[in-house]
Amino acid sequence: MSKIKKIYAYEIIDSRGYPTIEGKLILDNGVEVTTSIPSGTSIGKSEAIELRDKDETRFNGMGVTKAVSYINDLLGPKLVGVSPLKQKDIDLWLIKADGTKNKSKLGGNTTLTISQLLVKAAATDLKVPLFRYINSLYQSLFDSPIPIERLPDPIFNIINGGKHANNNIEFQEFQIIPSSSYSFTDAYKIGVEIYHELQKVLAYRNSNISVGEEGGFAPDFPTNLDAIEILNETIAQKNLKIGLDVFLGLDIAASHFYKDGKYKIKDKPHLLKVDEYLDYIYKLATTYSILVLEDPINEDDWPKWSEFNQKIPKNIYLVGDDLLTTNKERLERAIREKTCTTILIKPNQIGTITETLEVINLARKNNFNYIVSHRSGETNDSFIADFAVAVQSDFVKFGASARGERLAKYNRLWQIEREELKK
Ligand code: 2PG
Ligand code: MG
Repeated sequence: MSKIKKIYAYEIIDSRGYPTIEGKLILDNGVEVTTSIPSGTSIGKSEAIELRDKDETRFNGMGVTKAVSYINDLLGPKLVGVSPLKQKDIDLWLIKADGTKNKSKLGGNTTLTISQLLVKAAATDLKVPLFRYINSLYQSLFDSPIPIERLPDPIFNIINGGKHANNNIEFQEFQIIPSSSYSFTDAYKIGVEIYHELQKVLAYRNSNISVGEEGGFAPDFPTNLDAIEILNETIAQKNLKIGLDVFLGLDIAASHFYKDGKYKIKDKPHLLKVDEYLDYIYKLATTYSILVLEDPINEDDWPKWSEFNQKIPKNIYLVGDDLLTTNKERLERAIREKTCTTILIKPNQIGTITETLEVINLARKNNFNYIVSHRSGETNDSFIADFAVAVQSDFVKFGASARGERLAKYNRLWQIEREELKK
């Protein structure tokens, strides 16, 4: 088996115009792979720390030269001569080299660059599609196979709000989810067509059709409910049935509008106490065919999450993102306290592929659902599309069906369906 000849990294610019890391790994037989790392805007408090230079004279302090030099001068040289198949050993070595609970020394962006490079190098060297290699890596780590039977169902985020746009609505993502009875090809077509229909509906109302960070439209609305209503109207316009052909999803990202025991949303003229706010969310979720409901509650309020999870109908996927941050201990607690039913999976929230797969293994063993997700700051790397297929994610969340960095992932899924997983 080939050995690592060189690993190095440099800065590139992500979809939001901020620097991020791109890395290259070269094997001694000449195989060369590249990967790059995403970055979040609405970040959970327990996520792995992303190392930024904080040098205000460059890129407003957002440079990643320190992380790059850790790869080029500190970690990369030590991996020369090592096999890229040693994923677990190298990831454990990275975790130890960092030595902190949240990768605050080396940075989760630093460790994930190396971790992802190993996966890509091994797959390329073995001449197997990336998703098949990740699937076999999972099996070898946990001695338990995941049969690859289907493409994950796409969740399209077509209206952006909250921290992802400078419009006036508080909820972060308003999503459409074609029924799982569709093939990926058909679901993609529906997603794309509804996106264009929404553009027409907004233009007809003289609303702004500029887009937010994830490619969804970002007009002002009188209330969050109006954004949901407009999705209903758009879907009906396409002669599709809401709750049958297409469902809705919300990433509320509630931590960002929660303060001192109160939630502030445009839908009500006053600050909402927790129970009053949750009654409203419950009503929205049960009235509007919401299939996936992410972070409706502040990330520190574990008791309320558990209470809400008891109450909400079981067919709604209650998702912890800022709450769980792809973190094994937090998922263990969620399982114990029955806090929610689904975890969002973002490799850069934890910082290595082995740890990400461990979280997925814990979820699977406990019948917890999981959804592989992009970040708001993305690159054109489609790694997570393969990753999602490999672990047979229930859904994928890659943003709108627009903008190159989102389409790189959806198009890769489409390619996998076309070339590898024909029904
Ligand atoms: C989220 C993500 C991705 P960010 O909250 O789910 O949509 O956003 O990357 O900004 O954390
Ligand atoms: Mg989220």
